[in-house]
Amino acid sequence: MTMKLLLRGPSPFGRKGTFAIAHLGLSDRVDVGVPDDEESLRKLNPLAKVPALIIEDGTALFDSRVILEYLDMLAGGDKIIPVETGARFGALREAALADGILEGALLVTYEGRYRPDQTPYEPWLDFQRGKVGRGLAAMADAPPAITPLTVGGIGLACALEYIDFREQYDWRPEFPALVAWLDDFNAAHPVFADSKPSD
Ligand SMILES: N[C@@H](CCC(=O)N[C@@H](CS)C(=O)NCC(=O)O)C(=O)O
Repeated sequence: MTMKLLLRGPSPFGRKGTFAIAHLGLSDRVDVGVPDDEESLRKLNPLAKVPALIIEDGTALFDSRVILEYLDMLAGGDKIIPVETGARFGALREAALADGILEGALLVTYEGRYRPDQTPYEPWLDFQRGKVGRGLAAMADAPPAITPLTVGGIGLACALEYIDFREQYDWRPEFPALVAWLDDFNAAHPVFADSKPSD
């Protein structure tokens, strides 16, 4: 059975998976698609979030961190998650920071989406923007490696282009180091552009 990565629309967490599949040369083994409907997604993942990866025995793996770990194992291991202890926890820490930036950015999006008829609650938005801004500052001080690429760099690239896509925060004037980093990332990994988010 071919494995299937399920995601929806411009999901930035899903993009971590689609990019990793291409980067690791797993496109022949893993299809990418959308869940049939909300109910079927809830059966696969009680949290009803994407991405979810349906593996050979029909089990759905989630969340994106677990999926990237599985993809790394499929590719032979030690590819995007280093084995050596120092490098491993450095990469996992960067990945956790990138995911936290993404979570903050998503919650800013959701404040508008799930409170459509109400005034957005600015203190909550500022609270999330603070996490995004401090996370980006920490990344600008010590950006993840682009080559060899690990889960930290994948997460940061997906986070930056998601913030761009939603036009929710003009991070470029504040963090020129990240502008250069993202340019270098796209130059080194041109396949990243194939999963660029669109509505
Ligand atoms: N920690 C999760 C976050 C996944 C997530 O928030 N996915 C979003 C789309 S990018 C989602 O499904 N949101 C719907 C919801 O929160 O119910 C991961 O790393 O996969």
